[in-house]
Amino acid sequence: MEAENQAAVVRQNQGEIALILMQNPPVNALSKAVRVGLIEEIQASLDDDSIKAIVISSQQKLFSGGADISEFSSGNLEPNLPAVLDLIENAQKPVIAVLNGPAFGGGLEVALSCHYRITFSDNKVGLPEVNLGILPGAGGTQRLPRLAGVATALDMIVSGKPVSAKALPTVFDLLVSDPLDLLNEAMGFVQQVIADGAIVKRVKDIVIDPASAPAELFAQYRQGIAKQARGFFSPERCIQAVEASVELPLAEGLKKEGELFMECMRSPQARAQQHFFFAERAASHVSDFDKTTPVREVKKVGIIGAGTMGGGIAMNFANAGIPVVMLELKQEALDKGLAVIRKNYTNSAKKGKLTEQDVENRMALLNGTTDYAGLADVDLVIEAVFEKMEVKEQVFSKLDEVCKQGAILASNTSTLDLNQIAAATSRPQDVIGLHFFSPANVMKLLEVVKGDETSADVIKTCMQLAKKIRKVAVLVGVCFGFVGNRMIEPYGRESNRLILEGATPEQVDKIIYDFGMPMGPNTMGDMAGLDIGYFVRQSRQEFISHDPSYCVVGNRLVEDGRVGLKVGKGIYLYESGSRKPIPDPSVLEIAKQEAEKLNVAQRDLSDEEILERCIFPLINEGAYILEEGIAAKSSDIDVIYVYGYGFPVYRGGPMQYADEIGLDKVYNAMCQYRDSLGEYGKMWFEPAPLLKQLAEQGKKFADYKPA
Ligand code: 3H9
Repeated sequence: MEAENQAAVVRQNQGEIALILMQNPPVNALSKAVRVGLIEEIQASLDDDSIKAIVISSQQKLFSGGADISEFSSGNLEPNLPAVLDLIENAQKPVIAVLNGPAFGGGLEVALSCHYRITFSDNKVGLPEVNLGILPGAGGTQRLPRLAGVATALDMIVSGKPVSAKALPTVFDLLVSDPLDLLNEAMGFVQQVIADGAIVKRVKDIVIDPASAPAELFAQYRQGIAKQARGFFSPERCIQAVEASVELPLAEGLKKEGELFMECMRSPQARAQQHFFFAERAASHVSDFDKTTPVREVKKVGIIGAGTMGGGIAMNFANAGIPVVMLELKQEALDKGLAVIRKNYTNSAKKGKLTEQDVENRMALLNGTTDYAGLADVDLVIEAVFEKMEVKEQVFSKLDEVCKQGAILASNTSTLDLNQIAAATSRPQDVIGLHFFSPANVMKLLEVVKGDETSADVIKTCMQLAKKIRKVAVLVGVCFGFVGNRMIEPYGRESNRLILEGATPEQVDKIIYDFGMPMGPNTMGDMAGLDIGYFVRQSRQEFISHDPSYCVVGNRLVEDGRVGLKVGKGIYLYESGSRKPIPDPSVLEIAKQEAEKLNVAQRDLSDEEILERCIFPLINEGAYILEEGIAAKSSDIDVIYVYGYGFPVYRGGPMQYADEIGLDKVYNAMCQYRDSLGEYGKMWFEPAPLLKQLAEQGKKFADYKPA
């Protein structure tokens, strides 16, 4: 333990100054060893009469990434961080935080408890705890309002967004422009503090003027975040904690903060959001390559198809400074595609997100060609053409002819068999799936699909490239629809079947919306176009033809020309120019007629049944996917669902949600629907063997390790 503490925190005395440095790679998390080390070194410095001031800084790139999130579930948090900060704040010698790099969460809270703070202007600081389903629990909600002002602190704490140190002039006693001068200038500042009598300035002595934080400030803030905070537990607790900073002296405010912190920490949302934090990072840990696997250079990218998808994909690369050549066989289509991209960029510029120069720089990276020969020198080509196997095969055989050796040949297919596509080339080892989600320039998810023969260096290159274009990549295997679209199929099927059985579309949508999805499945179907699902069903008859009720209501609507929002009518009706769904009784009539034809008894369905029947079969499909090795771990599925389908992050993704409510609950419900829904139940509600096995063993999906 001694050696560990020594390593996590070191002290170098420089004359009258004790320089205490944290060194806990990779992010200087405030793990137990750091907390113990800090206490020991601060105490030793206080006991040493030759020391007049104490500096806390770090030996790493970051000052600190905050509390060690992986310790939260252990329950072993002693000595806790507030105890460390208490020691700092009440020290009789000045303690100065020198932030040599970003400080987040508990890291910033360490600095706030110090008597002086120094950093460089462009450094980033923040209190991102809200993203973990909690709130700053080591004084951040009480000290930041005292230093930065209530409005600024409220926004930082509730949004969780980092800000530049220079935006917080009242928090920092010295802001240095050049980071390289930081230590020198900081030491000069500390010498001066000593020369001026080593005065200790405690944040707890600052009293907030209540006039600076009237009740309306909080009321307005609550109103302002209502939409984005819908369903989340911790933002409201963050606000309450900041309110306490205005109303209470520091000691009492800290007590209140502690209570609210524990309330959040014990919530399922905190578990879910912390699970998701690690899930997102774990997605890049894959066993298909290692450190020794080489990476191919991607200096130029080709994209086939300049439609909505191709254009969106192209923008990602241009945004990252990578030149793109887009192929369309007709000049007109190419011109149109490039014009749409320019319009998108111009709109961003109008909103102030880009400068005019940024728009021009990005457009300059985008070129077009109408000839496959124009793709001869690209390092990666991504095909985004019509979702039909014959078309994809033709494209890949052409790419095989024109692309240079070593080029990566990628398909953006969302459903088709990548191995069959790869077989259209003489180099299947270079073929991979890069499944972007629409709108491709916005959605964070990238499903990277490995074929049977995709080589390790191609996988590694694509996983790393994803980071460069700011996507979260999840590696998956080949099956119809891969992970995301395969799991959405039972969700869509059930939402349609529930209408046949007597639920109203708006009832289904409300329950799913209240569960936390951005919209219900019927609204989503109308927005995407009901014809899309219809065409997929046509091509998958072998999978569904044994069920005559399969999406019959959806089929009837499409056959009647009601394909959704784009024509003003689908499951709902839409007034011209409006996206607001209006319930249509004639859809219920269609459902009634079809139910009679199929001998399906219509009935009142409970909210619980609707929710379970939409979500549990989706989870069940996830269990098959896991068992088949299409996803390597359940957390990968969660990342796909949160970033690709808007599954509420506060539920952690479908697999974490199932783990949280208990796999026995999901398993038992699947069995119950299998047994109570007649033939239909037998067709679609058989629990996956892995779900059964884990439920019987009292385990979680997260426990599952493939043999
Ligand atoms: C808190 O402070 C509570 C207090 O208010 C109250 C306490 C009483 N803990 O993201 P990266 C791991 S709550 C443990 O790829 P980057 C991460 O999993 C905390 N582990 O690096 C990854 O591991 P692996 C508030 C952590 O350079 C590795 O470090 N703070 C932590 O792209 C590299 O991470 C936050 O919410 C942690 N705190 O970004 C900040 N942070 O290599 C959370 C990271 O095995 N952290 N790891 O996959 C971040 O936002 C980013 O990691 C950061 C660096 C911006 C710091």
